[in-house]
Amino acid sequence: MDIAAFIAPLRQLRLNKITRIILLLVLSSTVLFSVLTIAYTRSRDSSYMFGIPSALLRSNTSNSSFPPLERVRIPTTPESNTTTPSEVHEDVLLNNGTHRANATLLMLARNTELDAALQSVRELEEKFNHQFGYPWVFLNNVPFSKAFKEKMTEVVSGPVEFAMIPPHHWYQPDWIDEEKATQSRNTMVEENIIYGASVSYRNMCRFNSGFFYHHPVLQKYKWYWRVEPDVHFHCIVDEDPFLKMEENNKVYGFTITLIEFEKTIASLWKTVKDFIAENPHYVAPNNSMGFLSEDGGETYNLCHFWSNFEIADMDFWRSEAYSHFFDYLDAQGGFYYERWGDAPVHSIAAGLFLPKDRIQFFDEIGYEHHPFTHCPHGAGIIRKKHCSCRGWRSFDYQGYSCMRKWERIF
Ligand SMILES: Nc1nc2c(ncn2[C@@H]2O[C@H](COP(=O)(O)OP(=O)(O)OP(=O)(O)O)[C@@H](O)[C@H]2O)c(=O)[nH]1
Ligand SMILES: [Mg+2]
Repeated sequence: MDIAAFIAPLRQLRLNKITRIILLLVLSSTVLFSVLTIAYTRSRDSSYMFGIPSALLRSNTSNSSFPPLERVRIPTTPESNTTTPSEVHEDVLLNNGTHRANATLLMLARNTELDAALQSVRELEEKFNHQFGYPWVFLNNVPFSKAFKEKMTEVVSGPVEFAMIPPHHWYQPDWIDEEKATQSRNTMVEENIIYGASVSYRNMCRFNSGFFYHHPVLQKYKWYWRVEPDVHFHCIVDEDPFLKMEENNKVYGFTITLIEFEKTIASLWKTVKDFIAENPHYVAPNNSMGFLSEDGGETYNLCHFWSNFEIADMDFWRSEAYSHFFDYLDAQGGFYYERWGDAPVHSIAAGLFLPKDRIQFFDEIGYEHHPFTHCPHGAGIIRKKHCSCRGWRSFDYQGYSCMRKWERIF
């Protein structure tokens, strides 16, 4: 600014020197105040410095089904888009003290997987649970080793239980025709189908499909977050996903969706169609058939939610519809005569027996189970949640992902 031009009009006035100085001071402070006000207003908009109006950024990255942060957590101002780690900590402690969901973190694991299990648990504790203190439940088909229990107890922040699975929930039932099952496994081996030879893998898939939520140690819980050994959590989870599910009337939450190996579920869809023909009343209005099928349900497009990550309500699995559905599938023997996975079984049930808006895609949870990673959509949320993953690594729009099919039904 040209000072001479600024004070020239003052010289014209016939004022004494002191009055002129006072007037000059008043005018300069007014100008300075205006400049500071504009700068402050701009700095409140966290994304402005990246040249993107925050309203646009929010509409790109926010999860439309969930209310904004401030409705779920303690009251926050729009400036909380630029949360610093210390603010996150304070926020969570307050929230933690007020309300927690009836939920547990759940891992099925083998003793031999101790290191991989510790790795997953440490990461989830660091990114989420050390601030929330949810309990852990570890399940195994054999007793957990002393080392497993001791090491795990050291890394969890909340209460922990180690439990054995009742044998009749795990092992292949007597009524399965073993000759037929062996023949099917041999064929899968010849066809190079992953886990084609494994009976224990089939036990695990059947257990996860129809039994885990009946385990005595899980009866006291409604919600679970399924965690596997050797997975990664890439972003801070500073909003309680269980409470978000609860408050938004959700039942099933996922992060990755993809195509199943067709040969492992050759007769699954036919069985589903038979079940539905006999029990049409279980099918929800506004279901996700458009995600599961390209032809209105005639054939299955193999899309499913990847169930190694699940945040869900066990009361859905305990419901009449799902219990009836699982028993019907189980009676066909497809868990052993083929290699039906808990992922398509859970996904088809959630997709058909729930309205689609009760299924939650957790975009903001960066998650990796080799070989696929989900990284949140949009640079804004990756920064806000301090994610260690890169957006371009996200599986969501790659070849075998079903994300576009999920999005098309909304
Ligand atoms: N206790 C126990 N847990 C098992 C057994 N088989 C698998 N699991 C667990 O079941 C879950 C799924 O098994 P994974 O071997 O990871 O199967 P997957 O995710 O389809 O395949 P990967 O690509 O190998 O991870 C993991 O939590 C395993 O620890 C078993 O025989 N006993
Ligand atoms: Mg796995």
